[in-house]
Amino acid sequence: MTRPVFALCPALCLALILSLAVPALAEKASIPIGMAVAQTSPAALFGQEQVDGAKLAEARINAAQGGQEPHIALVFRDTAGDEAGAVSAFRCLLETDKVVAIVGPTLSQQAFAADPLADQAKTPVVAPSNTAAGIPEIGPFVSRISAPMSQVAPHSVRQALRINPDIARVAVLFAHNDAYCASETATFQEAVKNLGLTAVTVETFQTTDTDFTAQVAAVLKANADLVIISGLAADAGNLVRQLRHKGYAGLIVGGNGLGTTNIFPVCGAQCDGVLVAQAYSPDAVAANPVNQGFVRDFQAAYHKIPGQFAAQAYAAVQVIAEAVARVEKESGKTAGDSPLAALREAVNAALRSGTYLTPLGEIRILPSGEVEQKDVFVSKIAMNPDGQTGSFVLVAE
Ligand code: 1QQ
Repeated sequence: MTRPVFALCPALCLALILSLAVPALAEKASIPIGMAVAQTSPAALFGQEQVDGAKLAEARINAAQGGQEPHIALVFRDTAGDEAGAVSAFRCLLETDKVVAIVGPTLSQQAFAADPLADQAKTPVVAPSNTAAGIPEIGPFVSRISAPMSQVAPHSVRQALRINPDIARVAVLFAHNDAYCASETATFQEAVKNLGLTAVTVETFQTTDTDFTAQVAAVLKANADLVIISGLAADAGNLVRQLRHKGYAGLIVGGNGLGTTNIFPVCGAQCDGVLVAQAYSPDAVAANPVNQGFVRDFQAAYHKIPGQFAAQAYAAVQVIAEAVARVEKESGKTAGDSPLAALREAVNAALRSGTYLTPLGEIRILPSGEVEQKDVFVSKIAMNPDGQTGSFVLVAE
């Protein structure tokens, strides 16, 4: 299903030399798109979903093209979970792999470090999961398909109030060493205020923490009846588990970091009931044939229901492929025939003026690089009796 992944730069250099030596091969070459996500480190809880979604996009897009050009070829580079990993993955994709565009990185924290490299190289980046404020503002070659949490997160707090109108006292917790968490908690704290609720305590932790005794004690002491968590998957999952073990029984709202299906084995049965506002729902298929086909083929390929990060990675690859196709159509030239620099610029311009029907519903990328998404979904985690598997069940749109 997938194309060869060039794990080592030297192997690709050889391939490039060969393609230069044989022009006929170069003409037929696929359009290389970089996929810079976390395949190792705790951020791989998101990244594994992203790899699955991107590979499915590549297979479906190329199958739909049949014998027609252009075909796309994803080039995977592991960013791991930190800034240095993202920077080196981007550097390889830009300078060695000579990709037309990059999907990545996984975390906003990484994007602020790595995206400027692509921007300087005038190569479009499409963020598949960066939801912090300020991502498109990094530069004119940075766009995203991941709706910012400022547009998504407040929906989950409103849903919590619909479930329990008596909520008044809110505990807000966030990882203070991560850009997305810091950005999202600001949105949550504003929503708490706007809804007339009181933040009775605001607690911080680190994304690397595993022991949340102090934060859990503070929540219980404050007598909170709603807990809101902005963390990355592993830390946030452990925090949920420890809150429940120590007896917190109220509603929990999770931020985007609790929006991966890979969270289920982390917090186990204690994940049950956590509310998460998301940019995607596998249940929203009736009005969206693209999502219907995506869910069907995802299940056939991976034997599980797709989560938000898979759907967003799919959408990121899709918008680039559609932009490339539009550039070809409008120029009347095969994309592979254009000089790389011109193609990168043309694809960036096309990306930022398009409307796309994706598994996420209809999205538009504005000339600023910001995404506009029609639909937001609030889901509730429903764990299965095995305490390891579960699903995000749509509760509100
Ligand atoms: C960001 C996020 C993370 C939860 C993505 C995996 O939203 O870093 O912006």
